[in-house]
Amino acid sequence: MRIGIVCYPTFGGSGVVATELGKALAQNGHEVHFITYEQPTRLDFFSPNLYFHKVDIRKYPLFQHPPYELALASRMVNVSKRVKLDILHVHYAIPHASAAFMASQILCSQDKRVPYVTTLHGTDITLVGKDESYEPVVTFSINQSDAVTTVSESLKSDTLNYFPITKEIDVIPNFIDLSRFKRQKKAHFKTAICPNGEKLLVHTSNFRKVKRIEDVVSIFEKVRQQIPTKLLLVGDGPEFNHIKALCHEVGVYDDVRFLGKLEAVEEVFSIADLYLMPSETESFGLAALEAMACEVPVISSNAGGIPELNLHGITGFLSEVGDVEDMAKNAIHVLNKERLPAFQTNALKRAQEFDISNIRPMYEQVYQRVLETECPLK
Ligand code: GMT
Repeated sequence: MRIGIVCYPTFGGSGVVATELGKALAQNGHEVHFITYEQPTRLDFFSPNLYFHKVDIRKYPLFQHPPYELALASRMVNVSKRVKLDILHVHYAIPHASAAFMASQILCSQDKRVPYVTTLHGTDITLVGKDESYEPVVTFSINQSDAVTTVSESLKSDTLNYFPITKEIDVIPNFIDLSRFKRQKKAHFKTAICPNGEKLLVHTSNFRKVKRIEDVVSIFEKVRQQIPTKLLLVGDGPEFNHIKALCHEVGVYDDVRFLGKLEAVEEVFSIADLYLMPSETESFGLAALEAMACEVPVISSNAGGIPELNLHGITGFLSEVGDVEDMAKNAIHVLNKERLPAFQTNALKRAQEFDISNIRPMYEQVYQRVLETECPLK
């Protein structure tokens, strides 16, 4: 198949899923065309089946806000025609689904059928999408999609609760490349961060409010009172400076390392003892899956789709959002040297269920179904 993929080309989960999926599809013989405003972060290697088409956003003095969605739709039309795309797969509803609708309409008007699949990732539904400033367009473009997928059962039910959706929704979870995400021997790195054999807690995110990094600091502070522990914070975003200040304020700063944005997160997970994900909402929790693949148990909230990944008492523990006392208590329980190895083994076993080779065919089946369905001009 010739597949066009549209996504945010950044470190965010939806962009990572889209890029890794594109790479796996290309490896499986499909021709994959990324249509994005810059080279996706993880599209960093050569494959004869992978192509990148940059969306150019022309500025004009009249435009206070350059119309990205129009530039994207135009690029989708042009690429579809030039390379004869069979299907478009857009990740994150805003504004990709509506741009895909427009592109598919333009192509229809020229007697070309290029159906589009929309994958909903989370905040496009739970935070931004349901806001009245976007809701009508999001509802319409989801309903007009030739297929819709969500990354968890929880996100599917949120989508059906928040929007009047008439379209069938397939649930296809996030996935992991186990050849990249595996525990590596990094003893020297561990010694550098934890010179006195301290335990290491890790959190990686885009430092948005929804991640509740204040809770990460609070859990760490409580665990540290009982067990010698260090904290690694990976990533950057709006909350970064506030969290640094908070670490000073509560007196834990000397035991916290801020690593900023990091491509090789698997190296950090390789020395971690626990991963913390206290998120307010989380449609799936890709970062937790990455940690689990590196044999790191997860202490998390029970928000959204996290319970579909992190199994309470088996791969880690789940608590109510904001219940830092419970999360700290659970962290101390798991860090016990008699108990930790079983949690580590279970985390890896669970992660293996989400191996890319199990999940990629689910997307291929959706594409196949869409292509086999007769579709009248919309
Ligand atoms: O977590 C983020 O803020 C990034 C966000 C995105 O859209 O890029 O991630 C969402 O999609 C990921 C991939 O499907 C999911 O694993 C994350 O759980 C989801 N984030 C939220 O729902 C907050």
